Amino acid sequence: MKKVTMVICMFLISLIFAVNAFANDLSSDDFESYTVGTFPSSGGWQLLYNGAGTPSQYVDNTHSTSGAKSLHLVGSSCWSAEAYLPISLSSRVKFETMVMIDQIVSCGCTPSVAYVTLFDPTLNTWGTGYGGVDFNCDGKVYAMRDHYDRSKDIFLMSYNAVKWYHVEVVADLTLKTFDVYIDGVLLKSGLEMLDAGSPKGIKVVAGHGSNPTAWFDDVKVSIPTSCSQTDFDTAYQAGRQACITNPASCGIPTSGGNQCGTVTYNLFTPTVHYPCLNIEGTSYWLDLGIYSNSPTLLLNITNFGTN
Ligand SMILES: [Ca+2]
Repeated sequence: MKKVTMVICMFLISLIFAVNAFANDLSSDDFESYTVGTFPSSGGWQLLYNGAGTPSQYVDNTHSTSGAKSLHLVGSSCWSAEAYLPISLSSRVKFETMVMIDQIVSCGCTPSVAYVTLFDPTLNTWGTGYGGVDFNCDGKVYAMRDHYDRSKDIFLMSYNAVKWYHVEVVADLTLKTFDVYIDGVLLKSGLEMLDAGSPKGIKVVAGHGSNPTAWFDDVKVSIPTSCSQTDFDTAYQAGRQACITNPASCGIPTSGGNQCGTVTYNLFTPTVHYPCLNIEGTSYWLDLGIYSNSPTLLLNITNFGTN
């Protein structure tokens, strides 16, 4: 049995999908370079809508996650405070920010207390967002698949006021999908961006309700340095199909060496069946089941015996 285990381990190693990636920051702002009390226009930020009033939207030094400063926005019952930064985005893009909400206020014209999103301000009357993450007046965080249709939102988690959260969206703007991480935990992957068009930058927002107030810090956009969950899933499905079509293509020997007989793959179980595996003079049969598909294809022995 020990030898069989060693053979299987070698198969597992041969089935690992290697992934190479590279890093490239597109934009990063910790708000430390601005004068407290001013809007960060000098960094390219645009105040699209002024919420509770332009004087309420400024770089603040009462809360921060880096240095001493962050961006402070205050919305209102039906008029949000929206800070937009145009960026030349790549087809695969990672958008991350720290966000803290002062209190979970009563709902306004929309349930959004604060949200972050990739954004095109020119599409539709109020612009169009892609891959948004929305902190709502019900105390929960949602992924926004459709910018204006809250019935399409996907629940992510509950949140607390006066607590910083790290929000990260990894988007594929070609496939129109996105993954959402909060505090480094992948909560949803492969979510659809349901709106037509594509973003031209990023936007952070204090939304609607009883003067919803939010701070944002360490806003960063980059080309992802690692593959997303969707990338892994797509690669796995492609690799799995290749194994079904030709087991030898993914390192499963079908003849020669210790093999005898024809290795088969049952698509429905799914199980790889070895009818005859000669190990030190003993002929075994064994079945391998797939029990994990991400990020590595892993097989375990589901059944075996001697011929
Ligand atoms: Ca800062």
